[in-house]
Amino acid sequence: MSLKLVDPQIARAIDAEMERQRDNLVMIASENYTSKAVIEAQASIMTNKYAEGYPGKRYYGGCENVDTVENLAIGRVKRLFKAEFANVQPHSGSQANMAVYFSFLKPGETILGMDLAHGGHLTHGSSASFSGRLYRAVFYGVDPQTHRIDFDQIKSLARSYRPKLIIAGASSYPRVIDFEAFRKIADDVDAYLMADMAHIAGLIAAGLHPSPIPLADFVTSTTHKTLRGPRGGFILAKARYAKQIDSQIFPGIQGGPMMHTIAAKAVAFQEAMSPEFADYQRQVVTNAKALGEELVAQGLELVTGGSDNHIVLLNLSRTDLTGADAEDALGKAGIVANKNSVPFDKRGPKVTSGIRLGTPALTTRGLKDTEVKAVAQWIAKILERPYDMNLLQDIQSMVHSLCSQFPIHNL
Ligand code: DSN
Repeated sequence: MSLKLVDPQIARAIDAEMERQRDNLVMIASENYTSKAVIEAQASIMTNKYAEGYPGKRYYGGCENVDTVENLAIGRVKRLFKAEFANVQPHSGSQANMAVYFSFLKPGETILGMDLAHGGHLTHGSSASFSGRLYRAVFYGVDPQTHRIDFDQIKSLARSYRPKLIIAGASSYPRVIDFEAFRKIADDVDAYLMADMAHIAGLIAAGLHPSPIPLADFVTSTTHKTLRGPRGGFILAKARYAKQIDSQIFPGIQGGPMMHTIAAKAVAFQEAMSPEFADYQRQVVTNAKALGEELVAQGLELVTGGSDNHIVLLNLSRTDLTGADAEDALGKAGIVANKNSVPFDKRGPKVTSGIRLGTPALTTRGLKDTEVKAVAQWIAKILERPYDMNLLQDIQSMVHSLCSQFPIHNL
């Protein structure tokens, strides 16, 4: 029986979500629209299978087909990123990071990660996450003037605190991350280097951002951001770390792998090897530059003044408008983004002085720089008059009409 008949409430919520994704401009930097093929694999009967263990070494019978799937996913992601080893079972980026920490650190040992308020991630040592509760977390940040990662500070913190692990990676940093500089510092203090490339994995796959794979001991990622796969995570590493990481993912922290998701990851890795995917990533970057330039032309301030990747971070700290109110006003006009702390933010994380914008989902829809510039002008108008309901409604109709010109393939 169809979902509509079995469970009309859930079917209605899915339909409403479909409409929301179709009729709004998704500018959340960590979201994207997967292909039909990815959704087909994700929604497949692979979800019925238990497969604890790894290909050829399972704790259940009947694993011949899921072994094929997992071997394909591993082989493809290793080829895509030129990695020696891959584990594709992490259910999320958070669990990928947890598996690396649990494999190589003892509770109480020191990690050095980017401050969440400067663009880092909860799992890089925040006290709100397991990473800050189990380890002694020390944080680096950005330079107060340029808002770019401050490598002198990282070097000096590394020498003072002698971390066992240094984490390179961010969730709201609009510039290139210099993994070579991180490697030098890690070598200087004899620390492991982990790169969390979740946000920029698609750009790295397409050769548009320097790769951490030859430099870092471990590289963690999600599959659903710029990489445009299903929601999930994976770990890449030097071959010498394979055994520890595998046994930490299972049985260390996870049970049976989600084979439907691994099938969808395999599809996404294959798609990411195509020339069309590289063209898409180039457009993501072009669109972010166009977005940033037009926002600046409209008188808005950006963290670091611009963007090298898929993120544009609006700095509202010199205005009366908070990130929370800006997010709300943009949402009313059909532009979905998230409030975000900016470096040295005086407002708390529930209010913030920033808005994080991203171009991955808009670019999947087919928007090019011309349309993105129009969107930037709408954003500027909304932020100038965030409580003018007539303006918000006018812009919302223009957003709807733009969305209908750039339909999503499967919505
Ligand atoms: N929640 C993700 C993001 O939006 O960047 C990070 O995990």
